[in-house]
This record gives sequence, structure tokens and C-alpha cells, in this order.
Amino acid sequence: MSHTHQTLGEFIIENQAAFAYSSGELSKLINSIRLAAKVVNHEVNKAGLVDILGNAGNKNESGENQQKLDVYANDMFINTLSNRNIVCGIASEEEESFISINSQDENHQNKYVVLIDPLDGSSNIDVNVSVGTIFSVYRRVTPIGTPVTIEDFLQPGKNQVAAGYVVYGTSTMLVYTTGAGVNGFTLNPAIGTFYLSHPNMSYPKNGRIYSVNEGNYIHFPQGVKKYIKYCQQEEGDRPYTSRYIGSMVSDFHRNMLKGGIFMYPKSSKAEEGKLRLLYECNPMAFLAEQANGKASDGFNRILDIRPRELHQRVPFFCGSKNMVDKLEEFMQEEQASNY
Ligand code: P6P
Repeated sequence: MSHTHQTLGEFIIENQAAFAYSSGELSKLINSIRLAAKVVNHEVNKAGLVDILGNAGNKNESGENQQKLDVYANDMFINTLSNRNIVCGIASEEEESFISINSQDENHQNKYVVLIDPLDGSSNIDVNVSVGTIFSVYRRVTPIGTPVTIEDFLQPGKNQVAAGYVVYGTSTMLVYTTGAGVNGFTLNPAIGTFYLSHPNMSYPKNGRIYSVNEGNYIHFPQGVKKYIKYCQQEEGDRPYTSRYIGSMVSDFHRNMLKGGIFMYPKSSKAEEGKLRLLYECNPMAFLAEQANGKASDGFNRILDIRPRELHQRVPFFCGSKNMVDKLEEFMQEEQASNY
């Protein structure tokens, strides 16, 4: 990576003024995510070496209890975000309830809440497949000066002020938006610096990749089955290519670059789908729309859904706009034929 490329730090400073009502706190927040991402990246990259794979309870070299990587990542992001006087609350896939951050904020003056999936796809680490961290940021809606409440976390995704992911892949990238497009930064591990490698990321309008776990085919709604068969038909630019890594951040990232649709439908095995609305689907939907793509539950815009609970699941279809539009057509045809 040429050192003439803009670094993440320079990018944050240059764009801080462009971010509405920013008093630098959001920049500090993105910077703390950058730091945690580097530390987690180091652990993920050596996971196979120090037998950290799923063996919680072992002692590490300093005699501390070794943690599973997702627990390690969870602790790292929570500690890094908590100790910089930026956020008033954090919710995580690894935590049953939200965490009120008042270690240095006893007057509850901090404005932001963060929701994270600290290590999505962690089961893939044992087989050396890419994994990712996903984050979502909101301004609190309850009065500053009072303790954060669940209401601050149960906001529709359209209220997000920032969202992004870290993909720990063949290279480690931080991809995020603050509502002014999507930019991707690649880590140079030799010097621990993220460089702007993918400015203004955008889905190709049409794609030829569909990503779904076809092992669940017989359990899918009729509309999804019809769309999958549509992708496989010999007609026009079809058949499409099937690509499914089983790690959403990686499938999402590839499809945003090349064009495609990612699908995790509901099924008779998972009535609400598998993916979580607040810290998986909402941040990815914000990124998708900022990259001129689309994200839907098959009928409704993901970002319009009013959450009921912290760990709520939702069917998820996300990617190139024309492909999601076509999927929705099949879903709506099925719904109409059921009446
Ligand atoms: P399945 C990983 O566990 C994850 O949460 C996503 O990253 C991924 O897209 C999905 O689950 C894979 O689920 O049921 O196809 O193995």
C-alpha cells in the first residue's frame, strides 16, 4: 500500500466537519473502533497458533484464563468504547441486556449508544474462514443527564448516525458510513495503519451472484424458492453464480463489490430468520443503502422496522437494488396468492 494513500485518521479529520452535529465525539468513536479492530485482528490472525479456538478455560502465557475469540472480541470492543467518554450505552450479541456506561460519565452526558456483533461467524474461525465485527451507532433519544434506557437501543435503523464492519479476511478492512457514502480502509499490518483503499463503495445495479444456504431450500417460503429457481434459469444474464461463505460480513462485502444478493430468509426451522435486526441487519442495511443497494425483509425496508426487543431476528435480503426488487416481486406474488 503506497503511503501516499489517505489514512483512516486523516479521513476522519477531513470529514468531521461534514458530519452533522458532530462535536468530535463521533470521530473519537470511530477512532476507538479502529483501535479495537487492530487488537482483535491480531488475535484472530494468530488464533490457530495459540489454541484459542473454542477452548475457553485454558490458561494463556500470562496465566490468565484464555477466552474464546468472540468473548475476547466482545470484551475488547466494550472496554475500548467504555474508556473514552464517548458512549452512554452498549448492546452486544454477547450480552443478554444493554450495558450502561457511566464509568467516566457519571452525569450521563455522553450522546451515543453503540450496538455490536463483536465477532460474527466466529464458528468459522476453527476452519480458517473469514469473520467480522459489525457495529451500529445511534444518538440517544432519552434526555441527556439521565441513565440510558432500552428505548435508546430500540430505534428504527433509519435513525443510525454511523454503521460499519471489520472483515478479518485475506486482508483486514474497516468499512463504514456516517450517512455520506461508504468508504473502505485496508490495514497495513506491518505498521498498524488503515489506508483508504475503497473510496465511495457502490453496488453494481445488477449483479450475478446469489448468496443463500440452499441446504434450507425445502424450508423456505414459496417466494424465495421461486426466486432461487429464477436465478438458476437459463435466460438473459442468468443463470447467476451461487456463492455462500457462511460468514455474513464476507458474503456482504463480496456482493457489494461485485454485485449480488445476500439472503437469510425465515423458514419452517427459523420463523423469524436467523440474523439479528439491531446489530447485524440494521448496520448492513444502512451500508447497503448508502452504497446504492437495498435491504428488505421481503416486504418492508429493513431500516423502517420498529424493533420490539434487543435480540430480535428478522428475515434479511440485501444487495443490488434490481435483485432485491425481483426477490420482493416473488414474495409479494406469493402473499397475494395466499389470500
Ligand atoms: P447458516 C454466522 O453464524 C452467521 O450469523 C452469519 O454470519 C452467516 O451469514 C449465517 O450465520 C450463516 O448461517 O445457517 O447458513 O450456517
